[in-house]
Amino acid sequence: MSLIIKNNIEFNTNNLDNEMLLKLYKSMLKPRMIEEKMLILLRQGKISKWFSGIGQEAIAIGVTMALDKEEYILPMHRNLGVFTTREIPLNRLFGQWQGKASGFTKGRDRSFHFGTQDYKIVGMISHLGPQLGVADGIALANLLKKNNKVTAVFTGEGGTSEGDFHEALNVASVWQLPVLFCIENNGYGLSTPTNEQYYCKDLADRGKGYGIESHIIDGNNVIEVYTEINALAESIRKNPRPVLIEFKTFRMRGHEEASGTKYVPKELMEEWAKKDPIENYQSYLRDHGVLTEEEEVKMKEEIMQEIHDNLEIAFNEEFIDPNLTDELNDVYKSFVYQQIKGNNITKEIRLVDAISEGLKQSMQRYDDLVIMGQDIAEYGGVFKITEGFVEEFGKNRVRNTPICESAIVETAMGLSIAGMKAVMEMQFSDFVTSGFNPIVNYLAKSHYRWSQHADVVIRMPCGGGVSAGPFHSQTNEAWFTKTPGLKVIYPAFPYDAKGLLATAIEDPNPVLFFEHKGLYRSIRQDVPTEYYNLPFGKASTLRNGEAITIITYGAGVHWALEVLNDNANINADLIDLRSLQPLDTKTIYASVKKTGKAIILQEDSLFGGISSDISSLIMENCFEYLDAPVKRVASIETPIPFATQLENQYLAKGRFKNELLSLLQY
Ligand SMILES: Cc1ncc(C[n+]2csc(CCOP(=O)(O)OP(=O)(O)O)c2C)c(N)n1
Repeated sequence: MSLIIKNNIEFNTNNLDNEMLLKLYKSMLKPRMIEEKMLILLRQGKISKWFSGIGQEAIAIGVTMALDKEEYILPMHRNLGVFTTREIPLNRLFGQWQGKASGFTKGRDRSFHFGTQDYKIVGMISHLGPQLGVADGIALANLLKKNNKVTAVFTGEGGTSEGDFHEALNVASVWQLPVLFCIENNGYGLSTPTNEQYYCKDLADRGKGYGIESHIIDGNNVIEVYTEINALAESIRKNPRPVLIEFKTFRMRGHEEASGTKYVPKELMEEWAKKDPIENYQSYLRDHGVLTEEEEVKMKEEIMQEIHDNLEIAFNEEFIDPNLTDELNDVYKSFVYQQIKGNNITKEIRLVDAISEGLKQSMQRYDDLVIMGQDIAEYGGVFKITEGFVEEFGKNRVRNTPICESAIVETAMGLSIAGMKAVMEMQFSDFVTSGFNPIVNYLAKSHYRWSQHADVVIRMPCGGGVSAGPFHSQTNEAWFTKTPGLKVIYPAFPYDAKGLLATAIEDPNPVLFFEHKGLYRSIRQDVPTEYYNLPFGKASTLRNGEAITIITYGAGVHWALEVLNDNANINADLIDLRSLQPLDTKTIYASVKKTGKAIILQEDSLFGGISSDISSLIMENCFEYLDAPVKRVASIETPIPFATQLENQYLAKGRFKNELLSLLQY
């Protein structure tokens, strides 16, 4: 067949045989027909929100058909065609949209917000952009395994304005990751037209700025999409690299059905309606005798029947019967701690050395563990924790990153999806704000949403007393203890730090591992030289007394010890929490029930810190045993200041002794 132009769509069979041409057609018909049915159900109030991909089918179908089934695809909210082309049983898709147990999220998330390892699809989170960095992580795993696989990830043109897009492209470029970045430029991001979204002519041009090869493809021409992506995917498998594609297309319906299309000029709608990817392709196939009327009728009947049968299954399925235990149990992937004892040979080392040693021994233990962070390779990290690691483990596993916390958290997530382990070093815990979204929304929620764990440890050098001002001194554990799905560890001693870091890396769940910089070089202890681990959720009682319970962690432990060492007459239990999430309430309650008084010391400012929750827990569980109100001692309600005099006033340390004495006298 020669080149045929229909409504400005240039169809050229590119040597595809008739079978393939028909397969492309049927693959586009299926999501279109499902959508048409869904729109009816939506009007009948039988499903919730619907994001339409009508008019954009050629992109999802062409890309999915061009990839192998073992290659991951990360679609967005208009890419039903990815799911149908990977042949997910329709009853499960319908069950997902109805919040039924047969869906992919046990009713915990809606629409296309799910992934499935069985079909190598990783669904989006609402925040759009994180998908792109997660694709980097999967691609990094493929690159390291040298398995010649390509990963395709989608974004709308609106999503390209997010920082995640730029970070992900930059990382993919610097590391030459085999990712196909697919922008579906459909003219509008909700109601925002492209000229209010970006100022360049074509988004494909952005590739140049990142040193990434880019192409523009007619997104309404399924043959062009399929053949070009097929060729590109083949080339990326042989020569791993990122490629940016801008698909030109149009969103024919509202952002979601309720939002309508009033803001779209009528002429624009009419112009694009003429370019419908299915109608034009159908008439092209018909004109050339590839598709007969009978065949088409048969195809449609088959699809209609499949939709009908599967809808019946989904509608007949009972609604979910909530079970509290199931809900709580699915927040984390189950992990059974198995004790590994260290050897008897110990060496006195500093906290910083213990972390370094623990990390190194985990790298030796897990071949698939990758460490990422700024300046961590040859330079050894700003605190020198990874010094010498490149020599031992090579640059593939000890990776310097660009300054892009979000993309690296997302990359770590992608590594986990591909079955690897990741440790990320935040240069300072303060900078976690730049990677906050993927931590609290992606890593934390992933297991609960679709049973995908995040085998990621984020190391967090934190804490004050170092005259480093508001952006290099924070202790921000409270931002994470509040988020279900994360584990939060905060050791105060070298022995605990080494053993708990080992467990953090063993544990397949996301762990925020706080390391107080002020303790790095000031605290020494005898530590077993070999690998060992310690359980999460177990506090350690450092002093035993009868008069009062002191509960603290991190630097607070050393502040309390100083007071107790200088005042031998204070008869206190001193509890070092070590693990904030999970929290060892058993040890806390047992101690408070014994002493009748509790004081909680935290380095962070008071309001909303974990001391407030511990205080409430004590009130709720030990009230009858209390001889005094529970006291919280914390830093003042300002940012942490730089000048030593101001910082001393800020920190809780200076107030702790007086508060302790006055509670003792209550
Ligand atoms: C971080 C974030 N900001 C805003 C939104 C609300 N929102 C959801 S989709 C969307 C438009 C996305 O446009 P685009 O990326 O072009 O994709 P399209 O919907 O056009 O396919 C907006 C603004 C969101 N989900 N997440």
